[in-house]
Amino acid sequence: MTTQKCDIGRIPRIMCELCSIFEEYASADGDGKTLTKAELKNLVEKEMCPMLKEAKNSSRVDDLMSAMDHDGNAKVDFQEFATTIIAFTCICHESMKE
Ligand SMILES: [Ca+2]
Repeated sequence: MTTQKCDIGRIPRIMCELCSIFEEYASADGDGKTLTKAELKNLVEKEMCPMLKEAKNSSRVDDLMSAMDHDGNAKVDFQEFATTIIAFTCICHESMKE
């Protein structure tokens, strides 16, 4: 008997991957619900290669943190993270048209 592969589709797979990446980095301090600035820096350095050089500049991490932290509580929750990733995706989509 062969095992049939269940393909959930590319977009749900990407959604699951985003959840998994967020939880992995947010859990570094034991609180998997929010990213601290240090956790965000680690995530950007390891998972967003084109932004690596910018992330090493701490003022760039501050800028990114400010852009993502909509409620200003110095932590990035999943909604703030996902909103930013969608915004980056839209920018990426626009640049592909050029
Ligand atoms: Ca926040």
